[in-house]
Formats: sequence, C-alpha cells, structure tokens
Amino acid sequence: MKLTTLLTSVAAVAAMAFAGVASASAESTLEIVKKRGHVRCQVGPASPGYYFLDSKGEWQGLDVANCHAVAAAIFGDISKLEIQSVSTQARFTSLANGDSDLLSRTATWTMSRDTQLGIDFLTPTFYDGQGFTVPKDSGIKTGMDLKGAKVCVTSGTTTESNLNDFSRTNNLNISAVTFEDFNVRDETYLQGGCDAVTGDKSSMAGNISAFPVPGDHLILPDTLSKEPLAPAVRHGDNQWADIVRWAQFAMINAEELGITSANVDDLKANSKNPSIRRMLGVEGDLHKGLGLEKDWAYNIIKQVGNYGENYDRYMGNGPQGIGIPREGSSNALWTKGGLMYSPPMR
Ligand SMILES: N[C@@H](CCC(=O)N[C@@H](CS)C(=O)NCC(=O)O)C(=O)O
Repeated sequence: MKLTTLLTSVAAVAAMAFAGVASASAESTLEIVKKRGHVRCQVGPASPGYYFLDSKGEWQGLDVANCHAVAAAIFGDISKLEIQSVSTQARFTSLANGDSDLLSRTATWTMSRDTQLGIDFLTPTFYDGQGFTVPKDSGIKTGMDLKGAKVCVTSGTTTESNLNDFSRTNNLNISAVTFEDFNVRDETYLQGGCDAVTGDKSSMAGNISAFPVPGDHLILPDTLSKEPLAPAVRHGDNQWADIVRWAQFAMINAEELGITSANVDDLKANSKNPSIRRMLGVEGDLHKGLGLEKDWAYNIIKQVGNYGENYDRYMGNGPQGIGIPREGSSNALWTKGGLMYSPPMR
C-alpha cells in the first residue's frame, strides 16, 4: 500500500475511533487516569537513548522521562505508569482509539499527522534530522553516492517518504527496502542486504552503538529533513494536552532556572527567586489551571530531573547515554543558542 493511501485509511480509522471515544465518555482524560490509578504511556520497540529496558527491567530513556513526568505531575509518583511498547505502524491509531493516554516515542510532528489522525503534537523533546548509515569501507561519502543503491528503511515513517523525495529530487533511483521492525532492518543491512540504512540520525547513532563493531559504520554528513520529535495526545481534551505540555515545559524551565533533582528541596525551602517559588508551588496558584496539586512541578523535578539532566543521562555522556553532543545543537537551551524554550511560567 502506498504511504498516502495508508495514511488516509489510518486517518479514517482514527477519526471513527476518536468519535467513538468522545461520545462513549464525557469523562476527561485526567479523570479517567486518576480513576485507573496510572498513566498509559506509549513508546516503541526498545531504542537506545529514547526508550529501553534497564538492568532491572524498568523502562528508561529521554522519551520515557516525559511519561515519568506526567505520572509525577498527577500522582506524585513515577511508578503510577504503564509503559506500552507499540509497533511503529500502529502507534497513532493506538493513541487515537484511546488505548494510550499519550505517546512519547521519536514521533515526528508533521502537519498531516497533527491535522488528520485525531491526535495533537506537543513541544518537541528532541530536534532531529534524517541521515544515512553506511559501512565505513564502502567508499560512500555523501547521499549523492547512493545512485541505484538499496537502502533499508522502516515502513510507516517520515523516513520512508523523505527517502523517496530525496531520490526523486536528485534522480538517484534508490530502491527502498522496507521493514516493519527496525531491528530486522539493521540486521539485513549488517548481513549486506542493503548498501545503507536511513533513519533519524540520533536513533541510528544509538543503534550503531549496539552493532558488533560500531567503528565499521558511519553516518553520512547529509541531513535530509527536519524531524521534530514530540509527544502526542488524543485530539479534543485540552486540559490533558496542557498537563503533558506543561510537564515538559517544567523540565525545560527548571534547567533554565538552575533547578535540578539534587537542589530542588533546598530551593523550595530557601529560594527568594519569584520564578522558582511560583514554579515549585511555594507561592501563586499555577497548578489550578491544570487541575493538579501545588507540588506537581516539584514532583517532576525531584523524581525525574530537569531536561538537561535527562539529556545528559540518555542522549549525552552518562553511563546509559548515546553520546550525542548538545552544545551548539538545536537541542541546547535557547539561552545557549538552541531551540529548547519554555514560555514563562507565570
Ligand atoms: N521520526 C520518524 C521515525 C519513526 C521511528 O523512530 N521509528 C522507529 C521505530 S519506533 C525506528 O525505526 N527507530 C529506529 C531508527 O530509526 O533507527 C517518524 O516519526 O516517522
């Protein structure tokens, strides 16, 4: 099935499912989640950096931190969470039909997804771009060297459509070899079944780190696309979207204000900075608009940390990190020339 046809049919199913959810229940997502006692947060099949199982069998990662933040904001407890690992192809339908409360899983915010699938994207967690991985000894230096090449790609992704555009625009006649599962995609590449793999550059960097000899592969300098990776919620419940959006902003704002999981107790007790006092619920009533308790943001920072702590831990040089430099990139704070920016919390 062509991607456009697939998207149209997914959109139709999602719209029907969404109408069903809306009419079957007048309850808000927050009420449903509170009654259930936990948040259902969707990630993908384990992917280094973003969502993976640690040695204790617990989900961790930059995208999982968003799931934890929402559980902390609502319940004051990150364990009030069910992580759902859903295939790439089923991800948006699963959210639109009410199986998940949110998804947080390297999904690119695009116009058609945002406007046609019964879902809404929130603020990006990571600004990525698409690239190619090739064997170092292949002699391939740029995407332009891929004329007539076989390129392995995950189906149902922006990656697949961007590859098509890139090949058409540059007359490269690339043959896309598609896979539902990116592990099978990578295995096929490693066995020589494709000349290159294409994917989001950060995901590929994570995958390469788990290859038998990471040094034998390289990511080409080309960046084919913008991939703003963002969480998404079901369309139509603005309060729920606000909760997830402001949970993310709380982590970004905390970094800007210098609030970390290590100093948040001290700052809550002693800070004279009005911005810090408002955000941590010491003064003001910011929590009211979200329908949460005063300490919603305190709980996020105490239990999950600020954005930078999570970046370092999972995307940077922490023991579980995948070593993607942040400085000078779009993922730096706006005060350091990047795009990570929270509107004022006042
Ligand atoms: N950001 C793209 C790619 C989606 C994506 O990340 N797919 C995953 C599976 S959930 C994948 O293949 N990840 C590994 C990779 O691209 O290397 C999109 O939203 O379509």
